[in-house]
Amino acid sequence: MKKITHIIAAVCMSLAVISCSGKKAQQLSVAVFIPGIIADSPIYAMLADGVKRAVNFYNKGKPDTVQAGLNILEAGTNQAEWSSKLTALAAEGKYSVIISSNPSLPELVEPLTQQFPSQKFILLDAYKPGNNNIATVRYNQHEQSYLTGYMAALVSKSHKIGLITAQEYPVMNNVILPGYKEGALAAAAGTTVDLRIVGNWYDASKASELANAMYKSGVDVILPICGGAAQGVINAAKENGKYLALFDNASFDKAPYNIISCTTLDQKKMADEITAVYLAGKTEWGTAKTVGVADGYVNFEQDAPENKNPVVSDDIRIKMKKLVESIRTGKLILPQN
Ligand code: RBF
Repeated sequence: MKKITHIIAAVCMSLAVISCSGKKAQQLSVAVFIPGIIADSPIYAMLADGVKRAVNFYNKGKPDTVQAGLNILEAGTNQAEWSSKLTALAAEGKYSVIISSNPSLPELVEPLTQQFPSQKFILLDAYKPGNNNIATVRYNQHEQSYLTGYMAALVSKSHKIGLITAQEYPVMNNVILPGYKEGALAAAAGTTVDLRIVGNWYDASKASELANAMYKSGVDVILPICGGAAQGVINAAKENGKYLALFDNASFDKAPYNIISCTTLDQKKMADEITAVYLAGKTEWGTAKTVGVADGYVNFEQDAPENKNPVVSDDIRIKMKKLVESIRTGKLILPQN
């Protein structure tokens, strides 16, 4: 009898180990929450691609039972629905981490960390120190917008440049717009910045109307930060023979002769790295990092590899190279507060 009890105990223990290790394997499951849609928002495409790459790398050669799961969800353009969609995702309890990106996320996620204390969140393009369920990394967008404004003002002949944003938000109002103006004024004193707001991240015809009006009023370079709506700005630049200084990713192919530069964020690399660190169990929870030019995550791309835009003079290229170098070496410090 004693022997049978021992056998039963041993079987139970081994089952417990199996189910325990089985559970542990299931615990590594990643959800990517896209606050919007991936199409035409490079910052979201880079997020999804980077996480995918890290999960695939982690899973390579591992048996199915210990592979990390991955689910990418697009929350859509109705921002009023994001909070409930995020809550539903956390409530499922299926994902060991939810990864997302944009500066509005910490506000939506903070209450969820109390409601679901074991749910972890990694937020890119966001800033929230001091919550042990959240790790954030943002890009130095003071550097990004300063570089873009500097370039736009160097190219502008009218000394009138523009910014079309989808909506107003704190990082736009307190960092990107002021940084763009600051850079423009440093390049050419007296340059003015015309700001227009689309009202959403998808309406390309509204954005096109705004851009046409701006170009007709004398603005000759526009920075569009409006997701899918940016296609309308690109079309307007082509129709008017005017210029664009792009943000986030290098999409010169969309209008090779109108795009004068792309000040990019390497969100794909960041998403890949931060996911790999998470899968290795090494995330520093509660931290909020800022990365910029010197770290290699904010880059100034002057041209498409196969096309040197003739509108950009050698003199401008030299000035931009010097500016990038002075930021990289810390000679010019552009902090993001
Ligand atoms: N950027 C996009 O490219 N596409 C979007 O759909 C998008 N949605 C956003 C929604 C909110 C509420 C906020 C605050 C920002 C959004 N952004 C979006 C902007 C993004 O976070 C970043 O500031 C810009 O891409 C410039 O780097």
